[in-house]
Amino acid sequence: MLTRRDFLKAGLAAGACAGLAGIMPSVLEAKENGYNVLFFAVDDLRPELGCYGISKAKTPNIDALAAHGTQFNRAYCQQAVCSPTRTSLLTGCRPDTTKVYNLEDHFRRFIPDVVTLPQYFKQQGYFTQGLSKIYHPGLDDPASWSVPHWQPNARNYGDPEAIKAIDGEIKQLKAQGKYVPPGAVESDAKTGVNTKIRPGTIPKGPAWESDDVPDNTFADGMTADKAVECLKELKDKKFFLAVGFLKPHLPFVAPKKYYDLYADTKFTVADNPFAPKDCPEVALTNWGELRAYKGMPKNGAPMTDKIALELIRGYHAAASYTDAQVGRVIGELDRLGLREKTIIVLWGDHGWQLGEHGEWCKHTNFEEATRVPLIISAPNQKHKGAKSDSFAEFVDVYPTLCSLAGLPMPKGLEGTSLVPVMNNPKVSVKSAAFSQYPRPGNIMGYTMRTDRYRYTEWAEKGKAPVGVELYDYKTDPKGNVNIANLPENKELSAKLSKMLHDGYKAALVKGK
Ligand SMILES: [Ca+2]
Repeated sequence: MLTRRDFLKAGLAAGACAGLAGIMPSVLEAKENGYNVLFFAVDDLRPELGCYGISKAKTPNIDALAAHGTQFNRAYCQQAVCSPTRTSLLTGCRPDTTKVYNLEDHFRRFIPDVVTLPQYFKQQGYFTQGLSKIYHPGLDDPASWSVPHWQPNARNYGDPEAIKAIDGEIKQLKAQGKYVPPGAVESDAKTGVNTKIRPGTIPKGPAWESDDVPDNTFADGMTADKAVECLKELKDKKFFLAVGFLKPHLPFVAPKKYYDLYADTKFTVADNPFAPKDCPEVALTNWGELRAYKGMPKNGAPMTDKIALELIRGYHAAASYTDAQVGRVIGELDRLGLREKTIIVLWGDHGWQLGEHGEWCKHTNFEEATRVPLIISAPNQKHKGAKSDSFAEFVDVYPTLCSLAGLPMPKGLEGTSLVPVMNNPKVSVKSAAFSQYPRPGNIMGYTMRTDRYRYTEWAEKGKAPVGVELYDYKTDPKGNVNIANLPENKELSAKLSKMLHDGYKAALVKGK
């Protein structure tokens, strides 16, 4: 945790920088010319990237983007699952404001008049377009876009046998009257927008596949093709182009050449494949999302090292596949001479557990599920290639893009512009990052990452916590021991509990 002295020092520096931000040439220029925004949303990508120090990862295009912008080493999503995190980032509001905690509810049910990030840019004269997964599938927000959202039409697998098996299972379920397709449950009478959807029962295939097929066999290759086409069309417009990539979300299906990149790589399994010592049960999941795939351990059976290694390889191959698509789109931006007129942001919608704590997938409040890659590159920015350890939250993306584009700051945003950090990577705009995750029985787990600790409370509203966690990364870098309930930590836990309850506003560095 920051000492009071560090805190004051950071605050003073932040204040000085914030004062200068208003006369930064980039901001002034943006006001006159209007920078474009190229916005990459990557599904289930944790910071398993070369630029984040993962030497086995082969992600040269995202690494090159980081070398051209600011990489946030301590960025956190607000809830580690698709729709809630995307909704939070795209509205600039935290889950307790959007009320979107699941994959079924559209935020317009609860905050009908909220102006989303792309919608705000549209109101400010931008041409806004969304490709593939930006909002959660089935929960698009037409008000965000200048033209209807574009969706690639692709199968999840390249192997005809895998497709045949899934189609056969669907046919069987239909014959038994058990097939429930994904679809709308409620929609807005005026706009026709889905306000509630059901996920449906789509049978799953294998968890990974490496067929020798072209990139655009699958959705992400098609999306990169479409993005290249869009850039050509939009080059003379002021645009906000949102490009969503589905990998490395399960299943880890990528063309063989991306698997081949790792043919000689020696992967290892996580060295902490167990729940943290003294961890409350409520913090854990049974990683049901992964178990639904063919060949995965069923009914609570433990993961084997053999499968774990295949999954880790598959995750990397799928991430390399997406990295190549990011490279194709940025390559076109460069070819069109638009790089110096375009702000680029890339984020993975939440973290992903690759066996740490005995967990797979997301759906927890652990560090591995909440920590995310976030890279922002702006024309004329200072410190290109800086890697900042200052805290960043996904709710900060909206105000940061407004600030970089020179747009007036809308009211009601629950994040803070990260431009002071881009101007000086040592400056912090906040002393902690906040995330949350719900559990059955109206329980919400609130978690807070400080410089040294992660502190989490699981409780029903207004009731005493049913589980408390405290990890000290100074003495326990992998968060393997929950020390919340040790008698000697009573005072520390009470202090962190107060900080958690005081919330994000109290954690802002004053003078920002
Ligand atoms: Ca996701």
